[in-house]
Amino acid sequence: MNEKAETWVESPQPEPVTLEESSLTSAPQRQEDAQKQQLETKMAAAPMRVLVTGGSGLVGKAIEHVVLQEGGKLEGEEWIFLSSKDADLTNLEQTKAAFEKHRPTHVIHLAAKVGGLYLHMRENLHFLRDNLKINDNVLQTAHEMGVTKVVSCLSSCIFPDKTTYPIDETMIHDGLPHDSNFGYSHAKRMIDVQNRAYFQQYGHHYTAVIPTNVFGPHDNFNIENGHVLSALMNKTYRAKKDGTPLTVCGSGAPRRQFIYSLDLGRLIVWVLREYEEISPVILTVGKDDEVSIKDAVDMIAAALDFGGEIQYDTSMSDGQMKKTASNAKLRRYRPDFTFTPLKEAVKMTCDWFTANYDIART
Ligand code: NAP
Ligand code: GFB
Repeated sequence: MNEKAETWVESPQPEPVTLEESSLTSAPQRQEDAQKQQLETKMAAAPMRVLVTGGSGLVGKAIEHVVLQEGGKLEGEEWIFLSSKDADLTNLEQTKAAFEKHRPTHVIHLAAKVGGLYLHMRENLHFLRDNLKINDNVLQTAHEMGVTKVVSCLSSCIFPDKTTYPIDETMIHDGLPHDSNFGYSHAKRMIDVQNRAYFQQYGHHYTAVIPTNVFGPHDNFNIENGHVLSALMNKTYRAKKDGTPLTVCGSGAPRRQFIYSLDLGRLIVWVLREYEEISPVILTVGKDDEVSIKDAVDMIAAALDFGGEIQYDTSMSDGQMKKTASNAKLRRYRPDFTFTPLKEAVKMTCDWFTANYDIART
């Protein structure tokens, strides 16, 4: 990664509250303050030392931003963001060495072999083997090192392909996943099985979150291996620069729920602090916020001011046509949470990409 400083594109922040307005603090606000006070007292008791595996990736960087720039870090806490350069987690010895070095009390486990549809279709075996090794090394080492809590990251593509919608957390093991990403999906499903086994045998508090398609600053914008939004942002940027048509893979009809990485980062920090279940929770926007790939293409074209021709290459796979997930469980816990509107988040990510083109993963 070259040294050029990164340019963050900030979403408009709410005006700071002035003294006299604080007297207008509503009852729910006072209750929230009280809860925060309680939390800080609990955390102050034994400040967490949080190890974030996969801390250099899309989701890891978002959590780092929330922790360092949005006051997500409480007094006395230590947060360590690992990359594969610090330790190759497919290797048990390197995994143990990293845990020995940092002695975490809590772990957010994000590290994984990750990629878009077309990389999965080419490398299902590598996705299966690498992720099985990484997950077993991290969870077993966490167990041996007496880690209090682990939050791992699954994905909505792991759910059965032939199912009823919207999908919910109880359906993880109810049938085969989509054929395009079976390697990754089975490896990720095993984390849920491992969490239940560590709880049953040792009472460990290892849980997991299930995001849908994530995007944002620091994504993998590589055109062959990246996910749909990041790959299309790069393609559109280049088509505009070169004055060539934009080629979208597939028909544009498949539908997806996209969650902005910063929103996911805020929710994962909340899960680490307050979510007590072993069973996973889906973290995503409402099912009515699902959009078609074509809708997403139009948003990116508008954000990058691309007016050129858009072609759909239907010889390329559409992958799963839909994987609509319910966020009802999340909403029971967090009826208050506000997601960044998709159009605004796409614009901010495109602005981040153009401002950081030469340091971005392309
Ligand atoms: P990403 O941007 O590709 O980052 C992957 C991270 O894992 C990087 O920090 C990478 O380190 C690290 N890593 C990869 N292989 C490793 C290895 N062998 N040893 C140690 N570290 C390794 O991925 P992401 O999108 O942030 O994904 C984070 C988590 O979210 C993953 O568990 C993924 O399955 C899950 N998820 C992602 C999406 C999505 O749409 N992106 C959706 C649902 C769930 P380097 O930087 O050194 O390569
Ligand atoms: O994000 P994506 O690669 O993966 O999106 P999935 C694929 C959808 O976008 C397909 C269309 O319908 C593609 O036809 N698409 C159009 C493109 N143009 C492009 C392009 O240039 N690049 C890409 N990549 N897609 C993944 C799972 O499924 O979802 C992963 O394979 C992970 O495991 C991720 O769970 C969240 O949404 O189909």
